[in-house]
Amino acid sequence: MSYQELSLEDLYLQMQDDLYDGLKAEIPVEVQEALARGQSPQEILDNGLVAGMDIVGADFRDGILFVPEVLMAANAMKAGMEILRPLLAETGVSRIGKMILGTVKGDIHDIGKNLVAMMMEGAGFEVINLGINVDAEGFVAAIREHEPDILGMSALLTTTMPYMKVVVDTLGEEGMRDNIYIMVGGAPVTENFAREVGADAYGRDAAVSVEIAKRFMLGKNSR
Ligand code: B1M
Repeated sequence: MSYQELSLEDLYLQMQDDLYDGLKAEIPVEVQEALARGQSPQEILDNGLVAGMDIVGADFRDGILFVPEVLMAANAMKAGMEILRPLLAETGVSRIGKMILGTVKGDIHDIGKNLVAMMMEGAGFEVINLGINVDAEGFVAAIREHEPDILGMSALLTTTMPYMKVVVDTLGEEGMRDNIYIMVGGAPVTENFAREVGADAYGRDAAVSVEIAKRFMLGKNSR
């Protein structure tokens, strides 16, 4: 059966299955098919890619999947996100602010962070994506160079999330804390944790993070 013959619901189930199986060649075809059916990039992310990755995450936790399989799933997800990137990051939007984004030291998870980057770009932010495993010195140097309005940090591990506080404290020591709005996010991060480490905001997901960042810029520009 070809993808065109599947109902929309089955197309999304197929996408989740293929993501689970790490079928990097299939995912872009399915994403294109969903787009051709008028699905929005956000719907495809939520119902196909992120939903599939949630199943991968649960089976990884339960010892059913192992790192190589999860990596394959992650690569398949990235192949799908590459198609959605230009759609999420519409061209020609005037820049509303500048943001630096990175996954903290010790942590190599970048799918969620890259999704946040894409959606911020789509909303009109200039995003300087520092990548993974970024230490406090890396964040400080990038902030000095680019003078962003917002710093976003991502952590997916309970062992790396405390490093966010190291970065916030380092910015304080360098006298840079008051000039930047700090947002944190990642699966184990919570509102309370964000407050504890001295961040200004917690981004539950990419869409919420965009809303928070836009609201902050609105306030900043009207001051
Ligand atoms: Co990792 N891993 N992993 N892993 N991995 C988790 C996080 C885990 C929860 C899996 C599990 O056990 N169920 C678990 C952490 C447990 C814990 O800390 N309590 C775990 C583990 C243990 C590990 C290793 C230690 C495994 C090992 O080696 N034994 C290892 C650590 C490596 C390291 O970082 N040093 C490891 C490795 C890997 C892979 C390399 C195989 C791969 C990463 C590939 C990559 O990213 N390029 C991987 C993956 C894929 C996952 C899971 C399955 C999926 C993560 C993901 O991409 N989710 C994950 C299980 C899970 O989270 N369900 C797991 C999809 C993504 C869209 O969501 O990242 O949450 P998320 O991002 C969201 C929000 O959180 C938010 O917005 C995003 C979009 O809506 N957000 C932000 C994220 N960052 C933000 C920043 C912001 C704002 C919002 O700033 C403003």
